[in-house]
Amino acid sequence: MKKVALITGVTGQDGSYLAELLLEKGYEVHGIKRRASSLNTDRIDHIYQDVHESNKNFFLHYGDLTDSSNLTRIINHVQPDEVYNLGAQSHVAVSFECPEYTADVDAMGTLRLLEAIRFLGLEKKTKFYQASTSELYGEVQEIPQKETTPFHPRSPYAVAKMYAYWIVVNYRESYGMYACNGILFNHESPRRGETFVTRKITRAIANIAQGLDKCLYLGNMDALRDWGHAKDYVRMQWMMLQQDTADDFVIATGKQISVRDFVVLSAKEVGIELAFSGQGIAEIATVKSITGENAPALKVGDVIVKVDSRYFRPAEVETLLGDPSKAKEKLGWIPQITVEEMCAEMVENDLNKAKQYAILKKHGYKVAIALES
Ligand code: NDP
Ligand code: GDR
Repeated sequence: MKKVALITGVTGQDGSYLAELLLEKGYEVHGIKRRASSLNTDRIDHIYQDVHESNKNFFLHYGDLTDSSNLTRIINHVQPDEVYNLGAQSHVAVSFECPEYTADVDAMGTLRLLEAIRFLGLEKKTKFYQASTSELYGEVQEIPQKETTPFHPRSPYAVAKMYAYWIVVNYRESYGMYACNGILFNHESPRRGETFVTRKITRAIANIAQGLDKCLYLGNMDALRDWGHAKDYVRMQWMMLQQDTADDFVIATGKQISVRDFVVLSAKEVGIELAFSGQGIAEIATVKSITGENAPALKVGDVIVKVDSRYFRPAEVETLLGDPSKAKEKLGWIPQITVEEMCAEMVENDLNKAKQYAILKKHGYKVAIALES
């Protein structure tokens, strides 16, 4: 019998990698996508199956985490063995702008799914994975952070995710549901949303190198993060639901670098060495040397990175470093992709795109790339 999985957030970074993984494993995969005024399925178009095909094993349903009746109807129809709740308003800075919506989707959305499973009498059949986050640690109480480290969330996003974390624990303890939290540290990929810092950097460096943009504006470059690759992390999401008993796990690499370090790594991938000068809001990065042919638009001395205070957050999470020992010991999970390899893959992807745009531009075509982020 094929296992059946339901993924919320299937159109997002993790949802797309997880759907691929589960299809490879022979699952029937159902995903919830939101209605949008333009197409929002580019990350999963390559695994899309035409509705008219027979033997289909990938299905999309319109839905929203703010709509209980919709979620209940989909779960009743799909009768999933596994639910992966990856859907969320996932941008920390945006959560300060839209705190109520973030709480509705990220906190109440999780409750709605758990209640739908219970209401339908599926609590003994359906296993539940919750996309919890290292943002729960916020103002860190211990270095590195592990499953027992106390939480101190620092944004409406993190506070909403804290409710979700505890309601999952509560449904496990109250109703014996197989429900667990993956406390995932930052993970990235070429499919990362363009406004998260790593992708913003790799995309801007590629565009600047190809003459499509002039300068990368960033906020707090001192922030330290434990960055892994999304492919490694979705493998772990699946593993967490294959155990005899539900448990919560920290998923991280155990290494951290700063936002500034990530800029340096990205620039190196296009053959640029940078020199940083100035402090705080006045900090800049200048091109120190250029090797290879990936940055034809630049010359030594060009200023390509500046700080813009609009990207500072009302409350910042300065440092995150995870201890994934429990996942290693209990599940045998070890991340396989280093931050350097991941950065190289992201830059290569963005550079290929930038080169295509540069050719179009050179031949007189108007190219519109969204640069503001
Ligand atoms: P993305 O932002 O790439 O994807 C979020 C997904 O949620 C998208 O499919 C989005 O749809 C969907 N979504 C947003 N709002 C709603 C809603 N109201 N109803 C239904 N679906 C909605 O996030 P990631 O893939 O990076 O992250 C996946 C999950 O893991 C998120 O919950 C995130 O908070 C959490 N997380 C992520 C980490 C990371 O470093 N990536 C680390 C720790 C936790 P659409 O495409 O239409 O916008
Ligand atoms: P984060 O990721 O907030 O950790 O949340 P993000 O990439 O947005 O920020 C990481 C750090 O970089 C600093 N920063 C900037 N961030 C953005 N987006 N844009 C900038 O210009 C910029 N300049 C500096 C930030 O201040 C921050 O310190 C991500 C999301 O995927 C969450 O959903 C997830 O839960 C956590 O990771 C773990």
